[in-house]
Amino acid sequence: RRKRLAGWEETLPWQVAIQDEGLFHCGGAYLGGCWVLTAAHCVRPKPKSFRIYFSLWKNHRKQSTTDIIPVKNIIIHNEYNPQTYANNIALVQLEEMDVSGKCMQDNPAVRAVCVPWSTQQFQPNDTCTISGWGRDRVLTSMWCFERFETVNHFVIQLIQSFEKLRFSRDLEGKVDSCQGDSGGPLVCTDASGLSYVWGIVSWGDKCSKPNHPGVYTKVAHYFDWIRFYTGWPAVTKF
Ligand code: 4AZ
Repeated sequence: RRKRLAGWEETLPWQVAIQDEGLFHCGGAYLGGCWVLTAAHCVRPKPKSFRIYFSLWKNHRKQSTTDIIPVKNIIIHNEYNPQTYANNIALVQLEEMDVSGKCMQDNPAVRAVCVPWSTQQFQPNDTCTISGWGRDRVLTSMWCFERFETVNHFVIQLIQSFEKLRFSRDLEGKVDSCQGDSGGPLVCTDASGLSYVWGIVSWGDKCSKPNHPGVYTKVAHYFDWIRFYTGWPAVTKF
């Protein structure tokens, strides 16, 4: 089920692709400044082998070099459990461009997504999207991802939040994330038009299987963890 979004968020300006040793395998979300949020299972503590690709939604034939950013540091949650995927969250710190300390040039194609605070609740009617270059269904190839076709996005409704650390949705399996979407964002736009990254695509039992919903890391739970590593204050004025 694909649906067009109404406003500028249709372009998914926070969506990035993560490249490791020349291979694309995950998505991520730009938080602003020098920070990208992704899943722990998408990265390893080898910053030099990673590149972050921005503004791919423009479907460039040739990516401009200012959209490909080297990585300075990778922070994997120290309680990440690769067996259970508990605490499947990581921060990627981008390399500064120059002495200015900036990591991204001002770029209308790139926009940060907000991080929901610990006690924030999403509203049942918020419009939420999952996005990425992952497989359309379990058995199709990942050529979309590799060739940077326009990012797929699906409008979904969050229906439950069954655990403290993570949540899942859509028990019917009509809309789901899949292999290659990992690390990418589940974003909900609130009534005032602000977009928050509520989830990180984490894992699932295959894709689009009834009663086997995709599982997402619950970002709000890690608000203080994100603030600690980014050094950001609790309240950001817009
Ligand atoms: C994966 O393999 C994967 N349906 C990601 C998400 C889901 C399943 C698998 C959720 O990266």
